[in-house]
Amino acid sequence: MKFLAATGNLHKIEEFRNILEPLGIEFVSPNEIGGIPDVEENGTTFEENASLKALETANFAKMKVFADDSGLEIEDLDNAPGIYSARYAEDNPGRIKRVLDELLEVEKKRGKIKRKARFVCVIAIAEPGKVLQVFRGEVYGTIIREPRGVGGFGYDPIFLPNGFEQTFSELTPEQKDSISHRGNALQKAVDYFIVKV
Ligand code: ITT
Repeated sequence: MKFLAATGNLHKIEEFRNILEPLGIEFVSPNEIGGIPDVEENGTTFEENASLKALETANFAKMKVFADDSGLEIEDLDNAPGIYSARYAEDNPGRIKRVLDELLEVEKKRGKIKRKARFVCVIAIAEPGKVLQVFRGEVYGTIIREPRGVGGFGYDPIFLPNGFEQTFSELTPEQKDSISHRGNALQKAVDYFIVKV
């Protein structure tokens, strides 16, 4: 069973592979087929954007595709950065700085805040002409004050999952996969693969 991973984010492909390759599901990366077009993410939800990425890429590549739209929602920031997580600043340190600065601003105005957050991941599977399925995964935690750890990617160094003392960057990849939003969405996909594909 083979899917094209419709993402320019190599960390996502690695997490797909870690979880689904043991089940015999293979992922082709965009550069193995000479690249894929950049899909404009103009939806208003993770579901819409994941479906857009999956369908447009399946139409282009004429094969089954796996796409992921994901992000971080922070309660004290009215759920920002949300679907704009990748676009919140130019690079990862910049994105983290913006989030931490905005939380400080809110704290100055309101006093003590809870810093509650969740990561969301929506996986869409498509074939040419049709979105076949979407799966949503979530994980809850808090945003700490200073980045910690070197593993993972994106906002991992500032996300402390509930029930853990380590940030996503300090956990091993296996630990992160076992509780993460992406791991959770991929687990939901597993039954679908086993039964239908
Ligand atoms: P593609 O659209 O090419 O898949 P992308 O990185 O632009 O790659 P998204 O539009 O879905 O992907 O944006 C997701 C952003 O949310 C990502 O760049 C990170 O900043 C953040 N994010 C998502 N999952 C994350 C995770 O597991 N750990 C840390 N940050 C994550």
